Amino acid sequence: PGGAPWWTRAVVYQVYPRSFQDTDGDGIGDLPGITRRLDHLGRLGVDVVWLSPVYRSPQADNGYDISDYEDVDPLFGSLADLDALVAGLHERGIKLVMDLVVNHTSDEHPWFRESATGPDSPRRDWYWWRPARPGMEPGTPGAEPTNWRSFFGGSAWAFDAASREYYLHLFDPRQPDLNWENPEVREAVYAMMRRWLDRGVDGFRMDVINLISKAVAPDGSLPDGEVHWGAYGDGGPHYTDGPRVHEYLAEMHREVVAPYLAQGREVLTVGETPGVTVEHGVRYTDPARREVDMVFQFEHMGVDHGVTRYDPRPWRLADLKATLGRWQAGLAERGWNALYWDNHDQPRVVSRFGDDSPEHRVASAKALAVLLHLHRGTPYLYQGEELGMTNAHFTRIEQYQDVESLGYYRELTGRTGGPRLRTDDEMLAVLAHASRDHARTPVQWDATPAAGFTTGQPWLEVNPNHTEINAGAAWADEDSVLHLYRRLVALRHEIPVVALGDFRMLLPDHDAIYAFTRALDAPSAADGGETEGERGRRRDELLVLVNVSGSRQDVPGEVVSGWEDADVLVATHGPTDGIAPDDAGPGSGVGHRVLRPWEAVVLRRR
Ligand code: TEU
Repeated sequence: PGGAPWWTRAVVYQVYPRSFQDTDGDGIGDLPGITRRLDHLGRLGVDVVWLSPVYRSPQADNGYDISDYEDVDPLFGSLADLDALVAGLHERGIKLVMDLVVNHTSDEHPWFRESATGPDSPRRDWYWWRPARPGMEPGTPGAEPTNWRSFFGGSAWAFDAASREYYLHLFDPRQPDLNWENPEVREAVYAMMRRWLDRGVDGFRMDVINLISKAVAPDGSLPDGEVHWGAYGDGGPHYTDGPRVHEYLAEMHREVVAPYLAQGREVLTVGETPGVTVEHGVRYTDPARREVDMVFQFEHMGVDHGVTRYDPRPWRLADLKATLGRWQAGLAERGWNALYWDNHDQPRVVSRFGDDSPEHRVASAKALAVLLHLHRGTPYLYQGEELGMTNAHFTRIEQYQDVESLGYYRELTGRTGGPRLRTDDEMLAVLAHASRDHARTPVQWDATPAAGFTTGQPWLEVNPNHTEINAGAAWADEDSVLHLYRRLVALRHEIPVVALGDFRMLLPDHDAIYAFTRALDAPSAADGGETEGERGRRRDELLVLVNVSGSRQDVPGEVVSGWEDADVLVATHGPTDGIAPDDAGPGSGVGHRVLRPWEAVVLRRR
């Protein structure tokens, strides 16, 4: 364990600045607001903050459409405010990781403005410009260069009437894709990254970084083909993990990150890689390849929907185990997982895989926290997840603001010229389950009218349940979800087997119990006296038992036999007698364990 990198023992907290804490009354969170809340992060014990974009942006996609990578948008404050935040975090031993969004810029970025002046612009090939499909009238339906679709609905090509050419945007038309084939683009990105590292930033979360290499044919053309994310099993040409992506990431590591590591700086790089496969996940995170430290994979985010999240389906625990288990096994020898449930793009996990009813919300939030944080990898904790915050309960389309949610609402209800595939009510039900806005309601700090988030009109409605679900109440309640997260963070810091132990899934087909072990041969504490042989290697083992259901579950005997004398490391349902059964009383020797609804237990034996 001594040799393991620091981030194997770290927990990262994601701040979505727009919804974290407002201090100037405009109803939008800002940088001074984060600085004001640093004690909350300090008490949680997190090691790193990942800050979603605060750069200059027209806010077409809440800051993931950047018009100046090296200035702070006045919405959030100034560069001085950012320097103050970095200083405040570093004082508390917390690192700051910035969001690096370089698959695309905003259409208001000077680079794109220049590129769009015409085919002769020196920056024309900084982006993907293509003529209409051969034989088709430019600007007419079906004349787009390929049939690629945007992640936000509609075609991935926008028509420019002035040049009668199209430009590529895998996301919103206001987010034109940069052309990474062009070394000038890569150099400009690397120079910007170095300037942020020189400013004291400690690394990057790299937005959709596995999309930057497009599937260009040898003759430079872009192929047709129904395009989804690879992980959804289409097999066809898709955007993810393109032909040169590993070359680019190795170059970025060599050109930007390696020199700082050589100076002794601790720089964290995490790739957001939608649709990534385990095979590519190993290639991205194998330390010997020097690409990135870890990646966010998306397979487990797909167990409850079809190709897109707007096609929700019932989910099975066995599927969740199969995918999380596949990633644990796939990266066991080489590579490293970023573990998450929530982020600013996902609905709240307690409403999605837990049960956000008053009876089970706290217990299920705790159960899911234990489940995730005891896996092997670096856990990411999204703002409000530590409070057990739930999805919003919007009932009208006007309450939603997410560009992706609104894009699919309009497209699937036939408002963009295509067929009407869903009624308005059907789409409202889909959004109630899947919209990204659920993660973006303001953090609930206290029970006052706007939950202590703002003194003004919040940009997105505060969840009315903030009167019961808020940080003030949680800190005052030893049994809160928040205090459990604080203990889980401490466990990862203190007990090597939590961060580094080998993972073994149990009960793969059980549809309510999620069970696994972690094991590490830790060198026994040499207390002098012992001979070399006696010192030997001592095995430190955990058994994690989580009831992912609202009903009592019997843990099969073979799972718990041999753990009768184990210590109880975590027990979400208060004091527990370890393995002895609920009914036979302690010491009865009958080795089975009943798990109460949403109960999680972690046993340790050495
Ligand atoms: O996310 C890309 C991404 O995978 C999701 O937005 C995806 O479109 C959605 O979860 C599937 O329904 C990154 C950012 O995290 C996201 O906020 C941005 O909107 C997107 O890239 C474009 O920058």
